Parts: sequence; C-alpha cells; structure tokens
Amino acid sequence: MIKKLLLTGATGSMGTAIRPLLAALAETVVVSGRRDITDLMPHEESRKASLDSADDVLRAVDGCDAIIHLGGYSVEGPFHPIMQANILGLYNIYEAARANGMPRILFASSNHVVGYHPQAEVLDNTALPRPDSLYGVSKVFGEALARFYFEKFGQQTAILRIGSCFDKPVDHRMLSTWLSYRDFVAFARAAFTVPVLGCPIVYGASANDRSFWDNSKSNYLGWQPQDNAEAYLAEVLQAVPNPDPNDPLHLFQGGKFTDIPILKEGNHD
Ligand code: 15L
Repeated sequence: MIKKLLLTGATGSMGTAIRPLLAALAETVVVSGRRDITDLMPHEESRKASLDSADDVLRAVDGCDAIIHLGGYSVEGPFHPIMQANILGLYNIYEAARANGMPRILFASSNHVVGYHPQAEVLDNTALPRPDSLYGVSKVFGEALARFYFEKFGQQTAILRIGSCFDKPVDHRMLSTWLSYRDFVAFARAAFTVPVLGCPIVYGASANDRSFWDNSKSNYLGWQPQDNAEAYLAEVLQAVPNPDPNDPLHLFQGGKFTDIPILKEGNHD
C-alpha cells in the first residue's frame, strides 16, 4: 500500500469526487490545491500549493511516494494562466519529484491532445497529437515532459488521456468518452502497483461500447474498467433526443473544444 499519496487539483470537481475513494489506495492522502482544504477526512492531510511556485510544489511533494497530478488549468482559456499552471506548474512537479526519489506519477492528460481526430476513427496510443485548443497543446507539452523525464532519469509516469470524468455521461459524445470515478481510481491502483510502469499513454475511458479508443497496447497494466456509459443511454436520449450531426460536438473527438476561438485575458469566465 502507498504510504503517502499526493493528490493535486484536490479542490477541483474531479479531485473532490475521488477524494473519498483514495482511502483504499494509500495510508495518507496529501490533498493539495490553491486554497487550504479544511473538510479533511481522517486519512487526509492538506498542503496548499500554487503550481507556479517551485517552493510550494516542493513542499507538497516532500515525502510522498506516489502522485496523482490533476492540478492545473482544466479547460480552454487564455494562454497565460494555462502556461503558468500546465507548463511551468508541470515542470515544477517533475523537478520536485526528481528531488524526492522519483515517486510514480499519474499525469492527467486529456483527450484534447487528439481532439481534432474525427469521431469515426478509433485511435490507439500511437495516434498523432491533433490538439484542439491551447489547453490541448499544453497537455501535449505535459506528455512530452513526462516522456523526457522518463528517458533522461527513469521517472515513471502513467499518462492518462482522460475523456470525460464526471458522475455520469450527459450527452452523446460522452457515451464514448465517459470515465467513471471508480474506473479512474482502479487505473491509479494499476499504475502504482504494476511491477514496471514505464511511461505509457492510456486513454481514460470506461468500458464504453462506443469508445473512440483502443488501449490494447497498455494491457500489461492490468487495468480493466468496469463501467459502461451505455447504461445511461436512455437518460442521454431523453435529455438530447435529436443531436445535430454537424455540430462540432459530434464531428471531432474533442467535441466543442474544436469550436472555441483563441481566448484573451478577461474574456474567459
Ligand atoms: C477535459 O479535458 C476537461 O478537463 C473536462 O472539463 C471536459 O471538458 C473533458 O475534457 C471532456 O472532453 O469532456
């Protein structure tokens, strides 16, 4: 069992949802976000950190033997905050890990790395990056940084290109991209316990009938997602009975992100 697991992005919606499930993975979970977390569970410890501060990140990583890195800018936005959190912030995480015995890292990458691939294609982890947003571009950087630290130092990272990690799928695209919280946590367990992890790229989706992705090249991890978005088909059809086939939501794997203009500071909410 992991002794001390660091969860960055613990104040975000995904971080908040998975916190209770992480008690099964580690003796102590260090929950970290930009604000102090006060509603701590018995297995948790809070370490506030701003990812663009190397000192904060060093303090957060200190003594941890595994890291789930969800922290950062998680949607499309202006370049500067994306750069601070996802480029500088990720560099700070990898440098702090290097100074702390190189604990395994689960890096939350995103389907938006390959967002301009058509939905009609099935991709494996050799597909070319076709990012659909500045956010997607920052995740391409993150994947390259993970690979670089692996080649140069042997730092092991599971790169998970997360589809849509929410409570349940709410539109037709999510019938393909949905990742349940429990399947995410099962992935983390596999990444942290497989004898040799390496630096695989894996698509983060549940066992969805309509998945866009083929994870057979990372079977050695032993991850077997249990949930299937198809269980929510009736609900999705009721909410969105007539999806427009020409809507970018249904044309490209990245959905709506392909349709967002370059955002400047001040026009993002
Ligand atoms: C992501 O990468 C985002 O963090 C999340 O908010 C969703 O938009 C998700 O992708 C998705 O594509 O559904």
